[in-house]
Amino acid sequence: MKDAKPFPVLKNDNLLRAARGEVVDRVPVWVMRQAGRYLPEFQELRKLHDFFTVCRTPELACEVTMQPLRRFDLDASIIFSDILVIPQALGLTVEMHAGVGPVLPQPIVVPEDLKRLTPDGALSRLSYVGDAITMMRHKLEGRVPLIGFTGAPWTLMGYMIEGGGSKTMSKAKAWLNEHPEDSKLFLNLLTDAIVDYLEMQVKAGAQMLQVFESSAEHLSKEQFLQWGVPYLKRIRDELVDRLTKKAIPVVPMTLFAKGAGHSLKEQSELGYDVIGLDWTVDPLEARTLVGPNITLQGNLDPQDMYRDPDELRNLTTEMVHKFGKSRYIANLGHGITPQTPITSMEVLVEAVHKAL
Ligand code: 1CP
Repeated sequence: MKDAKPFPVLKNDNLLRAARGEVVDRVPVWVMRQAGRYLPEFQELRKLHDFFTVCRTPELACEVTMQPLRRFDLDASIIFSDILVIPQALGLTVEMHAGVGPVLPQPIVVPEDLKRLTPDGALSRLSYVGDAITMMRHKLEGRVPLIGFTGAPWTLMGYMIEGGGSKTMSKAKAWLNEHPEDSKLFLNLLTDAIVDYLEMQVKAGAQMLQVFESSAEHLSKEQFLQWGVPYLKRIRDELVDRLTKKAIPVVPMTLFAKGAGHSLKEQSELGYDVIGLDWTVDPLEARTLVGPNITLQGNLDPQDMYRDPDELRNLTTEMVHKFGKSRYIANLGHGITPQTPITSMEVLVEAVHKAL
């Protein structure tokens, strides 16, 4: 670790306690994409700096990470970055186009293209994320825990083959059928890079980790069990193994596999402490499927943030009542969307804290 100064003592540890199944003072709440486009101060900063410049400059990444915490009484921060920094570190160009999202102009088209990837040295090309995490731990002054994150193998493979976001992930799904052995190679290469990356984040000061399998929604249950689950399991197992061998405390881990409500039982058997739910899943059914020893996170429909405040308050309260105070982290069922009124964040956070 570059910065040898000890980190400030954590004051609000409700997130970590919820993840471990301990008693909480209040239901912790944070929001996926809580730093981002719905905040005018983020928009202002983005006018001055390119997206990846913000990610790569620890002062800027910390400023953006801090922005939602200045406005809302949140129980967690999440380091500002993107899941596509791994494809970048593996040698692919990633551009962020306004109004479009990420664009990879030279995607992986055929198995031959895998040779273009540069796993050697990838971790050192991601050191700026560790620097931002370490700086953020100091800037937070122990106010709330800091979450680190990564994209999951299948989700990253999808972006790398499609060359950006896709409504269907059809090219990536065709790979699974047409090049199953190369798909395994690809997913294993990504899994190795992800384990290195998460270990680095923990060493840098991340107090919890979330794995985003956002593109699980494009896979059938059978495909998710074949192309998602084994790699998600390997990530958790190898990370725990490595940290344990180095006597580094293991941090709680969340798996958020969007659209994989069909496999909650299977997800609960992978060793993750927390399972993130999208809004299509019923809280009570999810609890029955995962059992009592897993924490659930979610799952308000991001669209509910556009309802009038009274409705939003009622829906939030109802959701928290269904999940209960034990082993629960309140969140949306996916990222907050750009046009969300800021007042909705205030209503959501207050309603969660007052519900129980
Ligand atoms: O111009 C901009 O400012 C771009 C908007 C933006 C932001 C604010 C992008 C582009 N990424 C981010 C930050 C980001 N991305 C965070 C920050 C931390 C936070 O506050 O939560 C995180 C956790 C992510 C993760 C991410 N990026 C995911 C997984 C979560 C999810 O939403 O499913 C995915 C799929 C991406 C890819 C991505 N990056 C950006 C966009 C618009 C997208 C989605 C593109 C698409 O598939 O259509």
